[in-house]
Amino acid sequence: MTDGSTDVSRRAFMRTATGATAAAAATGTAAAQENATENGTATGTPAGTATANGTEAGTEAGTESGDGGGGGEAGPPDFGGFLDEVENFDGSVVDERGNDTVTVEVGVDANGGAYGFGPAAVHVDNGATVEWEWTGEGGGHNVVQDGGDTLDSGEATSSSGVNYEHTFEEDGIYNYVCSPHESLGMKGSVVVGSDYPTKDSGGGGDGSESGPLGVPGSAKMLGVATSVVMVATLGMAYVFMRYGGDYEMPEE
Ligand SMILES: [Cu+2]
Repeated sequence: MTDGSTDVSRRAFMRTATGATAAAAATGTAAAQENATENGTATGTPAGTATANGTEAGTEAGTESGDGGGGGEAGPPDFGGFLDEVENFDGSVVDERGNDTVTVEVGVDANGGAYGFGPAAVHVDNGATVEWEWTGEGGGHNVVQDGGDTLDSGEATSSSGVNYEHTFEEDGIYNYVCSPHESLGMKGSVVVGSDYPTKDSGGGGDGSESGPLGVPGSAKMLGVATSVVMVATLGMAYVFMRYGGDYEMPEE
C-alpha cells in the first residue's frame, strides 16, 4: 500500500512537471530532457547560462531607454509658469546659441511702462556670457535670480549701460526678476545648454519615470520571471530524471 501510494504520487508529479515544463518553454525543456538523459550534470550548465543572459538583456534595455529619455532637445523649455504674467513673453524663446556674448536689455517698453527685459526669454550656449544692458528708462532696475543665487546684480540702478553680466557654466533654466518691478511682470529667463526641463513628457527627468522606463521595467521583470521558470523547470527535470527513471524506461 505504501509503495503503491508513492508510485501514484510520483506519476502525478511527473505529469505535472512535464506539463508545466512544456507550457513554460517547450524548446528549452526538450533540450534539457535530452541532455539530462545522457548526463544529468551537464544539463545544469547550459540552462544556467541561458538564465543569466535573460537577466542581462533586461538590464541593458533599461539603461539604453534611460539615456534616450535624458536628451534636452526633445521639447521647448519648461519655465514652470514663471513667465506666464510677463507681457512681453509670447511663449517664444530667442535662440542665441552659437554666440559667445548675448545682450539682454533692461527697461524695454513692456508691462505698463519701461518694465521689461528684452528678450524676456533667451537660449544661450553653456559658456556664453550674457550682458544685461540698462536702457536708462523706467527708473531703477536690477537682475535677481528667482530660486537660486547665481544671478544677482545688487541694488537697483537707473544708469544706462551694461551694469551686470554673467558667464553661464552650468546647463539649466535661470529665472530672474527686477526686484522693484517684479509685481508688474518685469521678469526674464535664460536657458543654458541642452540639459534643462522641457514640456515634452519624454524629455525631462519627470517624464522618464512614467514613460520610457516603464517598458524596460516590465522587460526586466519578464527576464526575472523567465529565469525563475527556467530554474524551476531545470529542478523538476532533474528530479524527474533522477527519481523518475524507473517509470520512464519501461514506457520507452
Ligand atoms: Cu525694473
